[in-house]
Amino acid sequence: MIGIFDSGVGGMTVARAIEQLLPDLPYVYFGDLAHSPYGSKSPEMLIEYACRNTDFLLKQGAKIIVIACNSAASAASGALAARYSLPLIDVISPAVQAAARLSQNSRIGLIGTRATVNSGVYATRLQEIRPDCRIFSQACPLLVPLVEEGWLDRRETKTIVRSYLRPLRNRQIDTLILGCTHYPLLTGIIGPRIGKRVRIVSSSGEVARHLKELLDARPSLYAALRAPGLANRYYVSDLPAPVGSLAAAIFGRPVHLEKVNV
Ligand code: DGN
Repeated sequence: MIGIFDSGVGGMTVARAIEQLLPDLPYVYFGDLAHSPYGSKSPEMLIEYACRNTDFLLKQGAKIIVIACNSAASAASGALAARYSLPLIDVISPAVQAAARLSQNSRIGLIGTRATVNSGVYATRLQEIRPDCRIFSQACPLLVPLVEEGWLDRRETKTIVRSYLRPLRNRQIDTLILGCTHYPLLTGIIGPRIGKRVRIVSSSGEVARHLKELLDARPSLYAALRAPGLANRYYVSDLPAPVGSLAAAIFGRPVHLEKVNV
């Protein structure tokens, strides 16, 4: 079983991408809505939540952990890797690799939460593989609450997205990383406002491709994750009203969300 966690519903875009690419692998999802949003939490707090979430997923039978949240990954990937011996995948490196592959003019834009942008982790990881590239970042703290409210196609959301993207439009970027797992739900709004010539990299899609590559190279891990007949499970630490309909919009079907104390 694959274990996936996020602060809330954003990581469901990762879960959705994984089930589309690896439909025979069941997963257990945990959305830490009681502590959402992660984007404004301190690194110490994010490490604590990430360890708690991982312990919960291990108890559910997870044999690999996907940190489906850029904010948690930017603060806690290192701490989790030091503490747990099972394979860990975060959303950052796969997106960085895709952007490095795609960018022709070496100018890459990044949008994400404050925690992600302030951590500088995208720039650090990009430097390791494409030192010629520059990252231009923009924190977009209002976008997660708008997504969690289900305001995916509202005029107000379009206005806010336009104003967040304006500084990046002047930077001649040719690639834009959606450095938050909530943002794929806004791709239809972001795309036209950043411009046709800019390629958009979604960390959600990239992590699913990365996971598939990893499992293709490690057939024994793939076999260990297979559990025919086992259904995907979805847990949350709180269940605010709009979450059920947002989850249904992400998966294209109703999903049963079980509230647990973690
Ligand atoms: N989805 C999370 C991320 O990728 O950073 C952000 C969620 C949040 O709590 N702000």
